[in-house]
Amino acid sequence: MGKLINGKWAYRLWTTDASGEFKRSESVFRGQIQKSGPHPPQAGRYHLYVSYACPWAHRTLIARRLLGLEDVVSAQVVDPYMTQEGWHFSTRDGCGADEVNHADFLRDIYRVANPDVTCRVTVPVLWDRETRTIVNNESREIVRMFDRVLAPAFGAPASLTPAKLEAEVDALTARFYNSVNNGVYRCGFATSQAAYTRAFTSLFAELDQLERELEGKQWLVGGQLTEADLFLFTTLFRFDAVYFGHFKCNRRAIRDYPNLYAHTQRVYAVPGVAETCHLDHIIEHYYRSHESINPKRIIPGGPRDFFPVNTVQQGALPVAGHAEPPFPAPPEATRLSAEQVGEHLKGRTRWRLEEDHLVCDLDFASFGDAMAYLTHVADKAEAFNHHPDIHNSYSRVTLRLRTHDADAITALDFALVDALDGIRQ
Ligand SMILES: N[C@@H](CCC(=O)N[C@@H](CS)C(=O)NCC(=O)O)C(=O)O
Repeated sequence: MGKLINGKWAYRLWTTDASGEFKRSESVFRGQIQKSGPHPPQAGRYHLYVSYACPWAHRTLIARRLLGLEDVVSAQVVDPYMTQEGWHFSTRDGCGADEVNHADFLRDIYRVANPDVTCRVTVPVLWDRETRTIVNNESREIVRMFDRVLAPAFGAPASLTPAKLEAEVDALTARFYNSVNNGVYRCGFATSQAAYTRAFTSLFAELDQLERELEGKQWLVGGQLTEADLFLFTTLFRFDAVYFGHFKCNRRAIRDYPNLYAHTQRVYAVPGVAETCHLDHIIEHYYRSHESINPKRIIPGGPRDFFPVNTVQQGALPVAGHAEPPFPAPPEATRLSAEQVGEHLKGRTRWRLEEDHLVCDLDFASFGDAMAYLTHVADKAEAFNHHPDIHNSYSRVTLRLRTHDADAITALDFALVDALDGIRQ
């Protein structure tokens, strides 16, 4: 991992202090989108640079989605592999070239903002097209700006932190920041046994505490989805696949904590969230980019199929300020005759008879896409076995649906196929 020193790129680790403890640097760009100031709220003016791999950037992507800001703030995904040159742009697997600054590397954007800057080059980055500078590169503040400034002006009439819950949300997210969100990094990047043990102990003490606090509760604060749930989610979604092994956070996996696991599933099932989750980027990023931890860059084979597919629920969420469900409900499909549906599905989903089952394999480019698909069709899941098999290879995920009931297939409607087509595009 490198950093910019007076605008020049230097490659070295610079992550731990003398005791071997990982120290996260303070974000240096801390501007605000606000009515009076250099960055006024405007639709189409701001651009978000993110990595699908990064839990901090993931917070901003979910907030952008849930607050209805996808057409208001554009976004750009960097390549998951952070090389010795830092984050870079590519056009593979959901990434894209930098259409705004035409840069090859994220560090170039930091230099446009300040040619002499000394800082780490991190995602997320919120860019202002007008002033050609970085407004802010601190996820917590970007999420709050989306919520307080851009969503009321241009987005959904929803809040992830209603004023009455703000103090409680802030206290809780501050409480688990260093032990959980940053704690997994403190375990993984520690360079002494004592520093690792300190981080490991506080991580699992806080997870145990959160597990107790979630008993009988759906959401962490105020009976509704808030920033606190999202900030916990982006760490826990990565936990079993990456932090457990790569960062040695291995006292327990999240799937061994019933309440934390259910909470992760619940957030994942919120319409819109699954589309922001890309496990393939996550796994590649951590295992390939951290040379000091995994010098041969070998990407482990598993586990990838632990993630919630069985209890996916659809539906509206109780978010403050809403009589109506704030987040888009799954499309209501027009009911078609069994004959029409059978015709439509024929040749596209390729059902076949296997012993006494009808079986259909659906291929997806990534685990995230397969999950997104399952979320879309969750209300049809009764027609199938409730435990679809998921087979992962590095470049492809196959979802196997099985049913005993031929009528179940023809009882499906266009929503199923449309969701599939939409996701495969
Ligand atoms: N405080 C920042 C942290 C962002 C951060 O550390 N992002 C990581 C990716 S997970 C990064 O870009 N690291 C590159 C580096 O530190 O060199 C935030 O919450 O936005």
